[in-house]
Amino acid sequence: MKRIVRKCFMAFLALFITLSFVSTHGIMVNAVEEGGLVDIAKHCDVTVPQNEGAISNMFDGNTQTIWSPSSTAGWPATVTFKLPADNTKPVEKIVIRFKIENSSQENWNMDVKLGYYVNSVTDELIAKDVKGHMLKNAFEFEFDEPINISHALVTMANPKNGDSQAGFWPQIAEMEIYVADDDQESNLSNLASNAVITSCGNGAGNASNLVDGNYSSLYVFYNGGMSTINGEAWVQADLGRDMSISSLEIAFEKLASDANNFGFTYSIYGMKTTDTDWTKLVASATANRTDNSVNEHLLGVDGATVKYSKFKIVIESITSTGGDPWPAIAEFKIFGKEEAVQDPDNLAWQKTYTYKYQ
Ligand SMILES: [Ca+2]
Ligand SMILES: [Ca+2]
Repeated sequence: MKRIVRKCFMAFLALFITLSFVSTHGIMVNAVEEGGLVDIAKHCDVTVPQNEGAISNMFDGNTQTIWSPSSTAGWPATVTFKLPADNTKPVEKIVIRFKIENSSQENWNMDVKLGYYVNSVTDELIAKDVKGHMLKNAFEFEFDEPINISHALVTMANPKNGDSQAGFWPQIAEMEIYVADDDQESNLSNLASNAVITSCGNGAGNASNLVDGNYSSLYVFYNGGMSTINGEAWVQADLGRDMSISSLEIAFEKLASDANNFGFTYSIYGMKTTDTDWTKLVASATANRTDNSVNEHLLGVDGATVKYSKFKIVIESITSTGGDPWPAIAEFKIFGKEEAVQDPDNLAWQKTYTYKYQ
């Protein structure tokens, strides 16, 4: 409830700020961030059907500058916004604005579909699909529960003036993708820094490197090549109690180019405190040390959380053109909800907090 009240206040504040801004600056919109939210759209990797040069027009705060195809008007048109890989904050709200120039265009409308991926390999999920959206109006969508999305997709089709077919081209004047301003504002935090880390290497490397938030510091968890490991090449992160987890991120070493062409195959397992067996959460995913060094894995459907107390990463294989690779992981993040300890007798949990990595 507190959050809702706060949200209402922030929405009012944002409206006030926006209106003040519009009244003094005419067509400029949202050059200032909305209260409690920050627009990360301009940091996205954008794919358009045509006219790469006009992409920046979608992020300049001006509804009279647009992205639009440069030569032919191909319908339908989809513009894809790949969110920055280092964004860990769930998306709360997306706003798309279009341009009309004068009153003769005020009945211009088109079908607008806002879709998203929860990670790079998922099918498109539909956030909002409107037939005949009026271009003079902003297209807004707010997630009920903010979620970590990897891509937003805007598909435009069927241009019309009122009810009649019209000849205008696909366009986006402004794209805004809002996430919480800071980690305190978000429902989700990286809980991994409080986990106790163990591995098959029996304390070989520096375990804190796995959860220090730094992709450059590696946890080499076994002093030797993969072929010398007897059994699984595993790393375990134990939170000490069941917590509500929405997603996991695993990062391997990142190189500009990899002369040895490492190819990792790994699985991730989870266990609740009452479980006796591991549940496979991620099955034989792949990664490398160049363009695919960081992977995020959603656990619940559509960003929902699931309860787990510990996770186990198993590196199943590392292919390499340069000998017998040593197993290493750069970073493991566990995104979930910070919750008060339910059981005051759970001394193990409090101990792990105090004595981690000693
Ligand atoms: Ca613009
Ligand atoms: Ca690290």
